[in-house]
Amino acid sequence: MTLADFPRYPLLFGPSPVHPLERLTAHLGGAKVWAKREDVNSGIAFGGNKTRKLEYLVADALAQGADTLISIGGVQSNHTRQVAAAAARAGLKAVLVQESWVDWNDPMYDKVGNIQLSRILGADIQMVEAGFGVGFKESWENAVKEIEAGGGKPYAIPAGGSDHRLGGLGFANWMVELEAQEAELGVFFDTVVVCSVTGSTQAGMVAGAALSGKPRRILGIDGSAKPAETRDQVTRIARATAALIGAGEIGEVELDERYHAGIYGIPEESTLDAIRTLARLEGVLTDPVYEGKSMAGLIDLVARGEISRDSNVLFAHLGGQPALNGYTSVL
Ligand code: 5PA
Repeated sequence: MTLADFPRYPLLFGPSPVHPLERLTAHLGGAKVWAKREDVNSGIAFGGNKTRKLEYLVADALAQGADTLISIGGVQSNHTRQVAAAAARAGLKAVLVQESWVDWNDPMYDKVGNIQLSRILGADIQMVEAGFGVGFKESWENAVKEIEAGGGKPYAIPAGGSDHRLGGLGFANWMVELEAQEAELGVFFDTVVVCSVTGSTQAGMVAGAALSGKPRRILGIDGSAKPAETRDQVTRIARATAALIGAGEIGEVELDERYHAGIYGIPEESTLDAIRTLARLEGVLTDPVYEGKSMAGLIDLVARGEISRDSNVLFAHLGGQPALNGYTSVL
């Protein structure tokens, strides 16, 4: 089967926009920086990287006759909010297990932002006390069993839609889409900067790049603060996705561990600086959990010359802004 043969349930507007960040580029005085915008990729509940992955998973759920999507994330998970929206759009129920992944005491943290949106979207939300991890979870397996016991047909989507047979397809196709956009624009991005946590975003890109074999650096910025696990997961999903779509061998996965601020879900000064810099130079918003960290990495790596001055860099903006409402004590 080729990538184009996998069914998709349409959730995106079409190809996501690619555009230069001219004032950020001038500010950095080095590499030319552009963005590809998953934060505006869909008309469904603010979109984001999971919406792209979910096109494949929702098509599979419908083909299997499922009536309920069930997934898991932290209290301010962007992923679970996108599952809630995709379920609504497809006429399915959504059960969301929201774990206490982040010890963050902002007033209203568990009421505003993503979790508020998921409630409006009609999801059945189960709050569970459990720490951060990208693997399979007991709380989630229990919820799957409960739906089955009630006569429902659940379709289980792991954290971030990642550790799933089809989890890498969304971003494999993103890479195919990017190559077409590059041909149209007459640019080649030698470096892509992408935030990695559960891994299938970066993994999909790596697998998609192996289809054409064009050499480029796909630089993951770890946001999990458990980089060994994330690197393993990215590598495993990239290999499995490449095999699934008939792409060639994948090289070593690159994951930078310097910008996760020591803990998942909590920003450090460089994260907050990056958020303000991008906002004030470009009017583009990023969040303190994911994109603020990958933007902090991009800015620092250009400043250090680890991304070279003649480079064309693409910032994969993966969404996540709704969580900003849960961070009023620092932003
Ligand atoms: C997330 C993930 P991956 O999990 O595919 O590596 O993507 C990382 C990422 N940017 C990057 C944003 C805005 C994200 O939301 N979010 C998770 C969530 O529960 O929202 C899966 C962790």
